[in-house]
Amino acid sequence: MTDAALPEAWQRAELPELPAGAASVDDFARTIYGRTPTGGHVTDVVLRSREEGELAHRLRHRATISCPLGDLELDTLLHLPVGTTPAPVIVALNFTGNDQTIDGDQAQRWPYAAIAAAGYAVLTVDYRQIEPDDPAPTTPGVRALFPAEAGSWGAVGAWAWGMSRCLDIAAAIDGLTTAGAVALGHSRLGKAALWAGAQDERFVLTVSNDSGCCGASLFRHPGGEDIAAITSRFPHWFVPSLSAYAGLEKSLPIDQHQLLACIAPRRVYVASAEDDAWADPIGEYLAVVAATPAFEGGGIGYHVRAGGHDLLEEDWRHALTFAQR
Ligand code: GTR
Repeated sequence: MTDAALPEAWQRAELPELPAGAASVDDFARTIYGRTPTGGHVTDVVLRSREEGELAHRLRHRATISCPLGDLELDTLLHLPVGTTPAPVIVALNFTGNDQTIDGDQAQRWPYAAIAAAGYAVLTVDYRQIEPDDPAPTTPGVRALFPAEAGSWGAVGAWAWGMSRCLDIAAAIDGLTTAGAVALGHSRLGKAALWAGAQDERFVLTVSNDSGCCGASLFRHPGGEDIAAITSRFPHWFVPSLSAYAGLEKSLPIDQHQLLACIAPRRVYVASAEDDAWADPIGEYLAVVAATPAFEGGGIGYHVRAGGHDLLEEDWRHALTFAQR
């Protein structure tokens, strides 16, 4: 989208003063997401079922990941495009279970035919199987499988870690390649995708869809969710010390355009929706503009579409077009 097509207020809004390239992954670990512990490796990937399809084959695997204090089991759902071998893989977590992406309440967010037609495989896992989305989880997630001193990572950090393990799992499956891998996520899972992309260089493209506060949106652009709101509703997502910045966004040592810049020179694509005020589409756009100097030759892309907070086929199509460039 060109600047000329954007609402005037967006063009007039001020950019943050912090230089795009001045913050590191460590800075973001310390301030927002917590430190991702090392360790945790895939020991087993077992095929559970395979259904042949016209455009994509549907494969289910059970993977075992050995962590310092026990094993984590992940059930993956893979759509493998027919006729592209090996296919590059998109890793994208889902909210309500793998089957819901096929014919349940999430199906409209997963246009599997269009993804296969673009030549991409897509591998998904229920994010709750990596780490429950709960401030006081009753079932343990991966954070319980690492010693406490390994880090104070939040749930978003755990989901990002899970995306990297999904890439390890993909590497063990025939017909796929992790070269050209994409990390993609919507909303809280868009925050996780950005953090995964910043840490794991195997992701050559990171796609954030409506990721908002602590995702692609600038803290310093007022509007939508802020630190007070996000840390009080979701205290388990980030390092506990983030809440000390509630109402003090301007004193944060970092801002989110710098997270986008941490991914450079690998590519980033940010998708916003006009009516998604809670995710602050203007703040997301301004983060992309402010991050642009860190990228070369079109390494960062953006679109804003009509409508609200959702992941639509339209969002996928724009992101896939960018990926294919
Ligand atoms: C909201 C939250 C956002 C966003 C969203 C989602 O309640 O305030 O940060 O993550 O949930 O994940 O759908």
